[in-house]
Amino acid sequence: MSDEKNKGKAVTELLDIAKVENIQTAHARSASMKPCPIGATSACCKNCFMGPCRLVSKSGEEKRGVCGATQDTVAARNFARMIAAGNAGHVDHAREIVKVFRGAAKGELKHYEIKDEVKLHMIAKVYGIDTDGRDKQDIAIELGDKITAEFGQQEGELKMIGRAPKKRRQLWKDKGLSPRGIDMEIVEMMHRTIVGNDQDVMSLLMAGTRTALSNGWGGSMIPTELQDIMLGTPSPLKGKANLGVLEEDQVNIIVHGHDPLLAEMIVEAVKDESLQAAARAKGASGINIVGICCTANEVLLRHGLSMVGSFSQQELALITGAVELMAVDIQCIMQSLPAIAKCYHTKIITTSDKAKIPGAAHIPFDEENAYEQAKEIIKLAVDNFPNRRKVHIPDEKTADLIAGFSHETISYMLGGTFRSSYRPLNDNIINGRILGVVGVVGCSLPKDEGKGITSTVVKELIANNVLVLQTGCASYACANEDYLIPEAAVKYAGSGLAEVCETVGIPPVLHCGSCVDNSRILIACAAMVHEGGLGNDLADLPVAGCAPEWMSEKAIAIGQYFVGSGAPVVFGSKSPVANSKCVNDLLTKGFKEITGGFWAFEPNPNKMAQIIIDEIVVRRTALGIEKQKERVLYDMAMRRDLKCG
Ligand code: SF4
Ligand code: MSK
Repeated sequence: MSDEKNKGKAVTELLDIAKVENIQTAHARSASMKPCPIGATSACCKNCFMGPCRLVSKSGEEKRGVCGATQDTVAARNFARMIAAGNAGHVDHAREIVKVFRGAAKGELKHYEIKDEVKLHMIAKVYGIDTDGRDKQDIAIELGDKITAEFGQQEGELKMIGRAPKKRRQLWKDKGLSPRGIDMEIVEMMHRTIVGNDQDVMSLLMAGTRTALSNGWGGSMIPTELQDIMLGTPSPLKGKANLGVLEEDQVNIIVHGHDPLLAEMIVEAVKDESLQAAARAKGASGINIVGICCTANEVLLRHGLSMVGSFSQQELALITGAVELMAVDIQCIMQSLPAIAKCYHTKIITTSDKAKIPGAAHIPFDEENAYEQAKEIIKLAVDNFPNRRKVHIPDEKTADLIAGFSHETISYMLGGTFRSSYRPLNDNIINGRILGVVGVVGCSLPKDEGKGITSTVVKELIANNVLVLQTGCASYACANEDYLIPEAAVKYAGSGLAEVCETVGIPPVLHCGSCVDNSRILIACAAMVHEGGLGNDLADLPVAGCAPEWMSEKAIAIGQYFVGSGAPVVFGSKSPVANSKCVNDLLTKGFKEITGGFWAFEPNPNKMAQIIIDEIVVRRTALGIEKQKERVLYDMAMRRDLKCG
């Protein structure tokens, strides 16, 4: 386990080097950047060129844009556009995955295959595909076709929403929230929000919710499930985190971004003995593949490869001087990487035509030759090893953490392989050992580095017997606090949660994957409802979502699909729509009446945890399970009574 005193030491050491070497980092830029107070509250509109309009009202009188748009309309439009942009990230990721899935199904791609047949059958059933007597390729081809059609679908409902409880589906239908098509909801939202179009706050927010739901129950759920079918569904395995996972005597390659397709091939290709021999010939003892951001989460969950860092640490990894090559795919990649890499020997390779960066070399991902490309990339890194100059790898890495908690795994872990079920989870929520379940997800912020915002929220939650599910960069913060190891249950969790974790052998914080894998949390919630005993709708469950250090538009899209699915969602910032009391009130209170979910914006981590715990208690009370049930210990007389005959 890492030394308590050393927490954050790696980051401090590398920031000190950056200062001495005059290298600009996000941490320094963040410290010198004064965020625009107008943009921060959604008081600005630049949706047409009569503006940009700044709707700042000092005296409290209503302020309108040149086109007549009110503060409320502008705030609602901005919020809805953030949802659409966030969706686009996940949906376009999905598009790439579906393309490769179809190629694999048709047998056209040598290196991708249908690995998880059980999941293939499960998802085929969701899409109404008859699987009897058909081989897996045949089923996968039909599934790929049906999913592809959903991108351009113009009417009806996305098939994945059929996995939600019946009551929720009916509510979505009644309120016009059932998502119709994956691309369509985004396009319609962009149309609604251009100048002179939808100016009704409620109409915008409802359409925004439908757009977000098309992500959670479509654009994100599709890549999660298809990646599992092609690359394998994660199950618990060990890994490590922090900058100390870079190896001084090895060729270090970092995979960074969100799309696991090429990273998966790099993980395969590195086993090639000729590459290992080439590394040895260059003086290295081996090749070390590690990750950053959500590509890290993908390779950690499936292969136990280490996480060097989260979003905030991507530049710092290069400042170690020990990275031969960083291969980036899509999303959350800082433009500063090539400039920093120039100060060292590091090669930055962009691999998506949708994410090019000036100064980086570009090797566009080619699914037909992905393995060969992976070898080419590894070879570039190996050849670069002798060019290393000064190296400083901080001596800081975590103990073995446990990751790989897909929703199937949670079910297996709790119920056993042969009786996999959410029953034990529900029972332990009902008997009060577990207070509730909360997804603590999202990004990491350079400005909050070292403040322990995410870890404080999580620490408070688990101490109060809340089981925490994690995705994205938040998991890195918790890995560094050793919350992802089973021993954390005894050390940090409340007695009820600790007892459950110890019995099952799981940590109190379960790492479920990348940003798109927030859909696993939706499925876990749906499974809890289907299991019974905790109400008959997602909004009845004692659950919540939380992103203490969010920054991406994707986080807003995720937050809104949780709100649309009936969950309370707490974000660690001031309200991004504070310039409109109306919109702010609708998001934080009004939606409770519509979907059962609501937003809270609160920068203080202890208060964030308290808001969540309070709402969980409200929900437990509504379910009639507010009090922890007394444990019944059977005495001999009771045992005798139980005997048959
Ligand atoms: Fe201003 Fe209206 Fe144009 Fe927005 S759409 S910039 S509020 S004129
Ligand atoms: S990578 S979206 S910084 S979680 Fe998914 Fe991390 Fe947030 Fe990117």
